[in-house]
Amino acid sequence: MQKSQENSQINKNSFLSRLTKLGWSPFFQQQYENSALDSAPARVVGVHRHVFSVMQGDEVFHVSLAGRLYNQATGIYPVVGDWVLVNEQIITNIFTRNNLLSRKTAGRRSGRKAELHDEQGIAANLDFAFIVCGLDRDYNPARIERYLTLVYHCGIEPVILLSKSDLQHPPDQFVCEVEAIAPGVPVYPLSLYDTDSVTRVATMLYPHRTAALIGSSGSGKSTLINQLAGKDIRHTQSVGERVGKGRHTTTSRDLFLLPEGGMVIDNPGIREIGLSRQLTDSRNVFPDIESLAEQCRFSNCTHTCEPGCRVLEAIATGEISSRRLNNYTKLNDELDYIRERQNKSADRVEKERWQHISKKVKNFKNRKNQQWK
Ligand SMILES: Nc1nc2c(ncn2[C@@H]2O[C@H](COP(=O)(O)OP(=O)(O)OP(=O)(O)O)[C@@H](O)[C@H]2O)c(=O)[nH]1
Ligand SMILES: [Mg+2]
Ligand SMILES: [Zn+2]
Repeated sequence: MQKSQENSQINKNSFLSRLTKLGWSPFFQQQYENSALDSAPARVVGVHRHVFSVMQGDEVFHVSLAGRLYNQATGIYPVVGDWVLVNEQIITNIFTRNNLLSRKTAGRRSGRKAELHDEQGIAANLDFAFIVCGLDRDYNPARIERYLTLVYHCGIEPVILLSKSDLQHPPDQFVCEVEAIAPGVPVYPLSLYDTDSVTRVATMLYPHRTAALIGSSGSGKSTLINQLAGKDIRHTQSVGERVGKGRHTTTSRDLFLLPEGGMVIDNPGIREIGLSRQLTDSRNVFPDIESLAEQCRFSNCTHTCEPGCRVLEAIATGEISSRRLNNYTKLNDELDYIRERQNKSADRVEKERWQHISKKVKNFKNRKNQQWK
């Protein structure tokens, strides 16, 4: 090999190894080879309004987004975890994503504009989503089921971390309960005081996998980041200290490179798990009920009172719990509502919903009045 060829090979190898450390894969390499090579790939590690922090190797740069990308009606905007091309401090391209963890934003349910913009990207190109749920007041299996639905829908592998496991001796009963609602999903207890439990998480990320932490405020996401990093890089706060209006300690999304390898994205606590509009089924979260339902006598069985209902039979024999069926029904009601909204205008559905509620209230009042007569 000639000297110059040798040098360029060495450069290429060191360039690739720097990117691989950040999760670069053949999927992105292929896109890169088809692109303008005067720009360099980088991974988005922070988004602060219109300034993006990107990482290339060990260095972090602050860059802005090309105006042309702002104007794209596609709604594609870089999120933490994205791979982008940077040229002279400007993001010129966003690589096609492997996956995107996203949710419906809270509070805006009607209006045409909201329809276009109510999908919020949380993080991109993930190997795992760690659902963090504290074994304190935070513990809520129904909420875990909702997180699971969100994560599965985005095509991402979930892992459930039951944090603050030191508050329950032993936490086994909780682990079993969550395993029962999340068949096939790894469920691990986690505690700040149990180094092995933290090491297990670090091992999952080794050597260059990426995970995003999601869970309610105060569940211990930032505490885990500090444990993994081996130093306090994230501010944490006890639930009792959260006074005033800012209930969330973490307010930004950031990606951290771990000392042993692997990356983890800290997120602010999610107050409302908005399920996405494209979401269509609950098969991944309730495979047991779904497969029983296929054996019901009627294909449109609601599993409430029908004869030949295999699901009710399973409840009678204790094969599944009625609580689980209850959560399944609730989730499906919500998915029906989402699907309905897709077909009708959001305003009309909302109006009908309120008509339905006011009718219920009226009936209730009438009944109350009759009782007093
Ligand atoms: N006992 C116990 N407390 C913990 C553990 N992990 C976290 N905590 C406490 O839980 C509180 C909240 O932790 P954070 O890490 O700030 O929670 P967070 O999920 O980042 O919260 P937001 O940033 O608001 O979303 C802190 O007081 C932590 O000390 C644990 O393993 N055991
Ligand atoms: Mg936090
Ligand atoms: Zn049935």
